[in-house]
Amino acid sequence: MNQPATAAQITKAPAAPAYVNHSGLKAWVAEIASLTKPERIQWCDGSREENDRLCEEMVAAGTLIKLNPQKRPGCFLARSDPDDVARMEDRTFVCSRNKEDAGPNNNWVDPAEMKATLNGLFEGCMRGRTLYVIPFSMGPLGSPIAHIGVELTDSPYVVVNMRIMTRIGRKVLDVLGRDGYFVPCVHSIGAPLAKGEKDVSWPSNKEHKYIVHFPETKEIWSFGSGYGGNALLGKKCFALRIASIMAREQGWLAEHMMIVCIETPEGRKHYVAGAFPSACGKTNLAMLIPPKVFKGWKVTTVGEDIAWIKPGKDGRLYAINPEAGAFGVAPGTSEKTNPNCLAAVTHDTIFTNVALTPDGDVWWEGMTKEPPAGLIDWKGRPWTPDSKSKAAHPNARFTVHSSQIPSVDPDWENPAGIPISAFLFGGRRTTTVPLVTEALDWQHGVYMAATMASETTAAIVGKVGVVRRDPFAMLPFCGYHFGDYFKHWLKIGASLREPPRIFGVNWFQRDAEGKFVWPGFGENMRVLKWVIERCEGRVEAVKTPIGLQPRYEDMEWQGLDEFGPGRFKKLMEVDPEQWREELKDHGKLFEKLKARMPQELEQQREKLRQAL
Ligand code: TSX
Ligand code: MN
Repeated sequence: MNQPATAAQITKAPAAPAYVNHSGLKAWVAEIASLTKPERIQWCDGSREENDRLCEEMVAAGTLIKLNPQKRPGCFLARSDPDDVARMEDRTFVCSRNKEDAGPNNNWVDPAEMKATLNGLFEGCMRGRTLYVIPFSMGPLGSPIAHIGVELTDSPYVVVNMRIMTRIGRKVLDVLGRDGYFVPCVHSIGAPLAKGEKDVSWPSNKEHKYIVHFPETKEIWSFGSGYGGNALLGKKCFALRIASIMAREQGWLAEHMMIVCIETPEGRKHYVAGAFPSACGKTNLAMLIPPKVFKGWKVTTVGEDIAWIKPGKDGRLYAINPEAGAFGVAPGTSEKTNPNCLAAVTHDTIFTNVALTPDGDVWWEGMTKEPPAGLIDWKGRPWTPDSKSKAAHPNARFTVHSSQIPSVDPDWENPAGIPISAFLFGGRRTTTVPLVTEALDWQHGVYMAATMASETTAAIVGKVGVVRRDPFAMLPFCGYHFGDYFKHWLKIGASLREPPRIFGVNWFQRDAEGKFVWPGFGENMRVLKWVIERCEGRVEAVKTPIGLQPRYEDMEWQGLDEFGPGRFKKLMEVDPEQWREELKDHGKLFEKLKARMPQELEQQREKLRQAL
């Protein structure tokens, strides 16, 4: 599949549109077409007309349901196959030449062996279907931090989602020119159609699923699934796994981070990037609305999932959001938890696996206290509150363009990126980890991020309430050995003249009764304000064995009357007994990564042990 197509194959393939000038791209499309044997090839121009035509076709095929244009103008509902509802980490592979380079944090198969497997699977896999060519840019077109990919897919659902999530079409080819570099991404749902065979509404391959990355050749191959991160290859596959590899080679960072701008009443802007594992409310934080007492403070959204970050000439870090939209979890999104998000999805949104109301609107668990009557669940069956299953799938999603988020930052598409003042690293921890802790320096911050963890929730398969280490929230997304990744972070920090400050946060401590101690959501602004004031050098901090903490009197407490110094103290508590256990667990992680662990982090652990 990597050998060049023969001239006969190329001449047999239908000509690309006249505006396609990139001969390497044309040859590659012809090569993949000769392997996958689609009925036709469609070069996506990214236009509104093309999008509307595809949506119409999908409505006719039963893949999409048009929602009530009075209630949700421009919105559609997709119901996936019940066996194709989430990313598949056990079917995700990093196929580097050396197994060690992929690290214990990735599944590895020898690249030649994997290519042979994929060749077999992709042979004729698009029969009876259309091969769509999607040129896409991750990041604002032409930004020095942006990169281009081309996804070949047989899924029209992928096309209309990629049009929201990235910048696609003709304008991307203009930037690519005759010989520009692009990351080749091949995707098939793996469900060829025989002549006259009737299609299903969500075709996929029940037997074989592969999400494969080749680090040395920077290729992505995905087979068998049409869902989210398995199929929208610009997101987790490119912008995180492959980009993390490119970033190490080229001296930048590709991170699983939201980015917010916090503006003080005096008009000073600070950009904060934050990495959180799933089920920690990263999207909610990115769209936070400050409580009333924060008069004059503004919070705006640059990104809610991924950040590409480059050192600037001035020795600061500059970040872009490589995406153009959000593919977010719907359940739990409400007027209380995230009003900005709810407002964003009122129009021109694709919903996947949510429930349908009788009047053609959508609903999911946590949207309102009471579910509306007469719901149809995500599998298309009538649903009542007595039903045993949920109306919406717990991993149901919305796909929405960033411009529709009311809090979107005016610089969210600034090609130069925005300067980062602080990094946040947070997990979901019932005990042990205080509300906020500032790292003593960059190396200590990298240690905090490398050892971060989150308790599993019902949204993650496996045992609930188990602490899972998730370094930098990158466990499923780092395309190479975590030890090398930590080294890269240490190296970047050492090269900066003005490194961002690093903070660990935890919104999720519980008391003896199991109640959350911290109110979270908008009230997190109280922590963000302290973070900003630390960055501006306006407040002192208290030294503890695990890092720096706020003094009670330096945080804003107006409007949170229940929070006296006593409760604050509980939230900030560092229990040496719990932390000695915590350190043992850090040791287990380091042991697994031993072959490539930087000694600086081993030293940090020893320092911490002594401080305790
Ligand atoms: O997103 C959350 N954030 C970040 C918001 C900016 N969630 C939801 C997590 C699931 C995705 C939170 N849940 C947060 C939080 O800060 N905190 C909590 C825990 C919590 C839940 C409910 C209440 C308080 C805390 N209070 C009441 O229900 C009244
Ligand atoms: Mn994510």
